Amino acid sequence: MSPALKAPAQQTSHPPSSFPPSWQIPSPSRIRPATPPVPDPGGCAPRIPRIGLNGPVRTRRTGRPRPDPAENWSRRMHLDHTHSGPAALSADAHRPDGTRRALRVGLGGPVGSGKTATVAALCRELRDQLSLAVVTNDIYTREDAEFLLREAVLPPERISAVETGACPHTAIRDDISANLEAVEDLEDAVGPLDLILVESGGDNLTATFSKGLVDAQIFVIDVAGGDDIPRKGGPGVTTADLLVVNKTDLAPYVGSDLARMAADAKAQRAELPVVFQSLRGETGVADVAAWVRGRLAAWTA
Ligand SMILES: Nc1nc2c(ncn2[C@@H]2O[C@H](COP(=O)(O)OP(=O)(O)O)[C@@H](O)[C@H]2O)c(=O)[nH]1
Ligand SMILES: [Mg+2]
Repeated sequence: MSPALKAPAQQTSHPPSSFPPSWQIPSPSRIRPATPPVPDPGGCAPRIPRIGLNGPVRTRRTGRPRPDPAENWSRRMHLDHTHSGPAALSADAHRPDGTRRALRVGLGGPVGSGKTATVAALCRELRDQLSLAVVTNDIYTREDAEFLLREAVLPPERISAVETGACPHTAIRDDISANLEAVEDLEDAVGPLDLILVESGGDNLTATFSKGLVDAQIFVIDVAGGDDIPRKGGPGVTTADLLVVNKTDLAPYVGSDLARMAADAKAQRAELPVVFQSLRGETGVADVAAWVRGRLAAWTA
């Protein structure tokens, strides 16, 4: 090719490439400005926007651009409608036959804080006066349900296990269908029931129950997890209907300051109640049982 026919040299810092044009790294002026981050709804995996350097990512089958998640955000997060209408059927206090359904109390909190031990103690304390049942949630096993069965805290037909297979909070807050089915099946099978305890799989401080699943929630932490946990807050500590600080018998051994935990909990929760308990102590679960009885009295009033 003669020099006169040569294409003008391109003003680019990119080396010439033999790749097809669509494979080349775009020059800086063609790079799309960063898209605003999509709000993270919580959960385990970060949300990955489907925008590539060369524009919207196209589907492999049709070649059409995949929808931008931000466009459908409000619809998918149910922000395009209100929830102020009648309560969902699951949250309704009555069963389809008109009878009052059982009060559902959720127990959440970090792994090992004493949720299953509290459920077991509550069953022993309340089973002679109330008709009750338990649903447990575990990630990969049914260990908590098996523990309750081994301990014979209730007849086997009153204990049901949900294997969440994912983040435990998903099954009690986001997709509650498996848990709803478990509580409704229990009530159909052995009802009428006064009380169903739903134990979440052990999770972090952000875990809370959907109000469509439970009517009240207890958040269980323990002194061995660190006496700064109440100060750190999070929805479990700040908004649960009852905060239980468990294993007070271990405080001297792990150097936890119970007075500081009480002051921090008060600062986070204002008037919401807090119970300090040791299941190894004399009073055991008595305070939590009294609180549950109070909730039940209000439920049936
Ligand atoms: N020392 C002491 N140990 C406790 C107490 N409550 C529970 N535990 C023990 O803590 C461990 C974890 O309890 P568990 O109920 O399985 O925790 P979960 O993961 O929250 O269900 C078990 O070994 C319990 O026996 C308590 O008040 N004091
Ligand atoms: Mg447990």
